[in-house]
Amino acid sequence: CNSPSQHASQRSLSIEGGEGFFRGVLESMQSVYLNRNPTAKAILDLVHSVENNSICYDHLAFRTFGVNGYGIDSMASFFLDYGYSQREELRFPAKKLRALWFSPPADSQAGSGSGINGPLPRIFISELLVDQMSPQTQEIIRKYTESSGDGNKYAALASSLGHLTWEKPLYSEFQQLASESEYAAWTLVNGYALNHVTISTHRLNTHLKDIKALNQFIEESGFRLNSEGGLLKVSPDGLLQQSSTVADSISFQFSDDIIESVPCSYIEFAERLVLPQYRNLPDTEVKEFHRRDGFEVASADKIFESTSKEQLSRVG
Ligand code: OOG
Ligand code: NI
Repeated sequence: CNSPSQHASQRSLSIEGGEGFFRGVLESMQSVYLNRNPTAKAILDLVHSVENNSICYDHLAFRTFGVNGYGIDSMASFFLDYGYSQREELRFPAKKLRALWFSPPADSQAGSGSGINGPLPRIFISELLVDQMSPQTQEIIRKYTESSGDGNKYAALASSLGHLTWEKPLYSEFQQLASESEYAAWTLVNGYALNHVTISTHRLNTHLKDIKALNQFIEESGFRLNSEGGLLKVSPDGLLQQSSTVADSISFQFSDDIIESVPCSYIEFAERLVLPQYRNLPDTEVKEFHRRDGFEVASADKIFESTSKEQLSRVG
């Protein structure tokens, strides 16, 4: 934990007068996401109706190309400017990815509304290690990022408008990327669009606060969950439990006028259990900081598969 003197030297730990603008940007990112992803919208509506319109978000996630200034930093700068702190790195050598997560400013748990207007969420941003891709794949990614001007400076703007900062690719270029990295193909056609929002299940009010009950409810309501490594992804300490839907797909018009369905975004659920040292606190006194924080690399590795062809083409 930081000492008071370290705190004083940090640029900004609070959102102060910028909070309305900051939340407005998140609201726009979410509205792009809800318009494109009928499953995420339907599930949020459903959980809202059961929970009397009170949902907290655990985190929001973005994907990036780690090249030409287009990596994690391009999206992270917006959150750092509004008081977020950089936390741990996660590495995924087999997928050629890395990720960082960011925690919200300390005074932000105050948000009294639901979703984006509730407590500010953690942020999870990953990047493709482009240098490790084949020459053909690197050439395509470099072509679109290099020719985009300074698009990387406007990551949050692009995400809130729902616009790519580069031109639409050829279908064959999408296929080349997909053959090597489904993450790369996803990022080429979705850019900085919100990859998922995550409902914080332990902050729900009904029986759905138990993630197993929520999973069952989601499946009984006719939605498909990502089955990679089992529906429930549990951290080795047992304290972080996650599940996610299979991504929606959207029809995408490539620059050569080929129209094909491509994977879009999904919704995730996370339950964070109380840390062992706080186990005796009465339920009413348990705050978010008494619970397991952070992410889990083995679980994240499986959650990435929520946009994979294998999960999208699963039947039943
Ligand atoms: C992110 C997958 C990992 C988590 O909460 O661990 C993740 C992605 O699909 O981009 O969301
Ligand atoms: Ni996530």
